Amino acid sequence: MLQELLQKRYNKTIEECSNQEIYVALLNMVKEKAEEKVEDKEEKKKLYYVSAEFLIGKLLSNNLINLQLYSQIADELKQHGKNLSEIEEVELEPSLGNGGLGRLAACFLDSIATLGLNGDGIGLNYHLGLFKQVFKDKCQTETPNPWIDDKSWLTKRDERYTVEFGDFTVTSTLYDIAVTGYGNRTNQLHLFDIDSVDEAIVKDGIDFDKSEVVKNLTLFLYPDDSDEAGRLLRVYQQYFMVSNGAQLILQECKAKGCKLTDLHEYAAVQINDTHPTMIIPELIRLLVKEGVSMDDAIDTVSKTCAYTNHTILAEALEKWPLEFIEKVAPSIVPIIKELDKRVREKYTDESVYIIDEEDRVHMAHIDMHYGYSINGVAYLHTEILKNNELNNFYKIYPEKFNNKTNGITFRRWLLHCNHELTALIENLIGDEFKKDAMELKKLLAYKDNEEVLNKLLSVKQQKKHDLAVYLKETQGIEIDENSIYDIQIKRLHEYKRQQMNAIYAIHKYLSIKAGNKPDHKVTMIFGAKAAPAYTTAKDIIHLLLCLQNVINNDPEVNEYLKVVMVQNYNVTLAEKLIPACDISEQISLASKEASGTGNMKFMLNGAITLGTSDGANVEIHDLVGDDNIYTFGESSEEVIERYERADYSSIDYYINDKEIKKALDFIISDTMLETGNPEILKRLFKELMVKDWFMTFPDCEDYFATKERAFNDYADRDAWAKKMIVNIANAGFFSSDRTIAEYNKDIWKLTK
Ligand code: 26Q
Repeated sequence: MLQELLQKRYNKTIEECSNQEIYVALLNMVKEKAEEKVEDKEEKKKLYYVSAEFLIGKLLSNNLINLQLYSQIADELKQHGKNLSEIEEVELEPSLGNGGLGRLAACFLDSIATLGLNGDGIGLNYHLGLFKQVFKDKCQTETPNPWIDDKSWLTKRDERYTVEFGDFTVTSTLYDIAVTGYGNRTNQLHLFDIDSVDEAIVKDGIDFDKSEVVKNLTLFLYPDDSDEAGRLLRVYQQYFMVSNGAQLILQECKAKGCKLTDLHEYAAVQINDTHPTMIIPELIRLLVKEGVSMDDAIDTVSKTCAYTNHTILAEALEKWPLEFIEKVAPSIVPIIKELDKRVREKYTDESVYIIDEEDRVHMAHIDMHYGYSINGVAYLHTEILKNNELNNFYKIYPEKFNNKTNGITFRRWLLHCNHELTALIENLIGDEFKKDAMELKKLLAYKDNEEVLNKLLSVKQQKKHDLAVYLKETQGIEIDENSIYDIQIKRLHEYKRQQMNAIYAIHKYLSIKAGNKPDHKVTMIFGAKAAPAYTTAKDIIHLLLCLQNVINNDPEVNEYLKVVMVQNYNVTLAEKLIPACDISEQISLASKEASGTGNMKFMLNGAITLGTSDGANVEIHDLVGDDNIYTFGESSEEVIERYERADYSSIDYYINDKEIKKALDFIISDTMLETGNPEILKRLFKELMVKDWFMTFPDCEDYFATKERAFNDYADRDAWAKKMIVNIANAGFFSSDRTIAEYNKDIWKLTK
């Protein structure tokens, strides 16, 4: 098959072609095959998943798997001395998301198509994805991260829409990326752009001239909202996305003969966090413009839009100054005011108003009043929304609240990233699990089968070896594949508490120096990007890189402990790290991590969770039972009470707890100050000692003890393998196919 393709395209054999040529030929073949699976006749109702981020990752292998062509192509390449994994290396990763929320959107698109549902994504075609992380002097620096080649997954469409901003008007261009379902239909990811974006305005690092919006509108994915000019640009991006989205939705509905007052019968719009919230006033505006009354427009749009909340951190809830919206999108301001007026007429509680006394627009409030569903992303998260964070809204609209525990696509996070484990599972229980993840439960029958357990251990060993080779080749990092791989990979944020893991590293280092030689060698692996303007997060990266230097170069210690911080953690690296992991670090401060999805990926690949009772860890615990997870730390209730009492004093822990004091003092020891930047290390030391806002110290003792227990248990290989198989067998619940089936049943109600 491939051979013929290459003959036709280049008049060359497989052997004669470069990896780049093979990649391009496969890319085009996949695009054509995917197109063939687009449904000719669409169902009446369609879901639009609107999101500022789609962290899709590389697409070649994933598409080959979904089109069920993977083994055929891999075999053919092998016969001619080539390897599909080398071809994959040619592809640039589209990093069109920051982390969990964006990756979730990508998993959801895969599941929507796999379940054969009529649903497309709507987003932005950022020319440069999330910055590339480069370490210099043990600090993070940022450089641009381009992903669009002349040959890419994008297909340019003819549709063009006009978007009117306050000061100017633009014509948009639409690009589509085909979303192939596993053995099912193809849907579309619609990404909007404008032709005038100019990559030449990027200056030093990721700095760019912010003055001309027509040149920078879709240039970058936003890593934070740190400075004023940047924040305004984010509002421009959001309005551009939703105005295009709203026009596309209305156009498609009209083409199907939809009466404008019946929009909700033709469309369901899922609003992924508050970033696309302006689609509500925009849809209302467009309907009113077409002659629908304000009452009817509000009514049908309210039955069309549904909102997902992904965060409990108050500071991450978007509140835009009305001024911003007046400048960017003056035409929706009267609509927002009207929506606010209606709220004020009904409710006296000011905390539910849309526009507050400082003239800031609370985006989530628009979603909750004028949408028909409000969901959290894990059981505990939804409970906290109902009882604490969004309680005032829960009291008004109890019927709108529902939980949809997150999930991950098993095509990417098992079939693609772990061929060896997939083959083992298939040998044991057949291949039904690929379509019905709950089939994995059948693995429980092998829980006491020594032969199977040994095979499972050797798959893990193979993946640990592969990772060691990969890190050596790509980053020059050497790790011992016979050590325990203890991995924490996720965005760097204080609430995720990489700093607590770092404090453990210091504690362990000092303990080894004091003569306590452990029985097992441990490799602590970190991967994380910090928002460029988030000082404490960057300081923690510096701490980790300094520890890496000190610990790995200390001959007394490096036989037992190694700290590794991989550079530029992204989806591609996650696909290598997760299958190799023994212990999955999920140590956020209880109540703060909405769900987490990395935790699910690790579980599916046979890593054992070491975590707090937070987010979806709680559900993992329920599924696997006490013996197959390591939980520690204060409960979410205790943490919420601590914040309410406002009496946490980190310095008291520093003074009273000898171990904490020793570890913390090490940060500003001579050894560290000689290795790193004294200013940064002192600043971080102070931050932790006098603030420790995410309360690491109260959890430290339990964390350290639980971690040691896990390391000790690891020595009993049989018992450990049993824990692994129990985790894999129970991971079926976390398939995004299950999540999407629930969204459809409870919220979208699409018929097949
Ligand atoms: C907001 C305003 C201005 C600029 C940027 C932002 C912004 C950007 C990205 C705010 C939030 C995000 C991303 C949030 C996110 O990834 N949340 C994660 O969502 C996952 C999927 O539901 C959960 O599993 C994680 O627990 C949650 O942290």
